[in-house]
Amino acid sequence: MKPTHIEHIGIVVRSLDETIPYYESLLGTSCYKVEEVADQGVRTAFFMVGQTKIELLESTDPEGPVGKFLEKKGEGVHHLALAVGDSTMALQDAQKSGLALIDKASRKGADGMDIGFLHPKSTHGVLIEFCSK
Ligand code: CMX
Repeated sequence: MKPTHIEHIGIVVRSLDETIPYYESLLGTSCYKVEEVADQGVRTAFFMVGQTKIELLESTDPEGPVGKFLEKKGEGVHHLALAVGDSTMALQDAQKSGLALIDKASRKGADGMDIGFLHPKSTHGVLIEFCSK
C-alpha cells in the first residue's frame, strides 16, 4: 500500500514544557494539542507544518519505548510516520514483503489515528509507523 504523505515525525524530548516554546518559535505556529497516550507511556504535543505534523514525545514511564530510547540515545528523532489508507492492511503488506512487525494490526494512537509499527531491525534502523484515520 503506497503512503500518501509523511503524516508526522516523532521527536523524543525530555520535557514538553521546556521544548514546546522552542518549536512554536521555530515553526511559527502554536502547539494545537497535548495528549497523553497511557498505554505507550508518553505525553505528546502536536504542531502542523503543511500537511505533516511534528509530534513531540515526552516519556511518562522509564520502562516504556520512549523512556528506554531517551535513556539509551537521548533526545532526537524517534520515528517516521507514513499516512496510508488502512494501517492494518499496510502492516500486512509489509509483512508479506518480508519486513518484521511490532504490531500485527493497528491500534488507537494519538490525535485520533489508527497506528501500527514496523520493527527498526528490518527497516535499516528507522522506526516506521503507519497511520490512518
Ligand atoms: N529507532 C530506531 N531503533 C530503535 C528505536 C527507534 N525509535 N527504538 C529502539 N531501537 C533499537 C535499539 O537501538 C536497539 O537496537 P540494538 O539491539 O542494536 O541496541 C533495539 O531497537 C532494541 O531496543 P530496546 O531499547 O532494547 O527496546 P525494545 O526492544 O524493548 O523496544 C521497540 C524497541 C522498537 C520494539 C519499541 O520501542 C517499540 O515497540 N516501539 C513502538 C512503539 C513506540 O515507539 N511508541 C512510542 C510512540 C507512540 C506514539 O507515537 O504515539
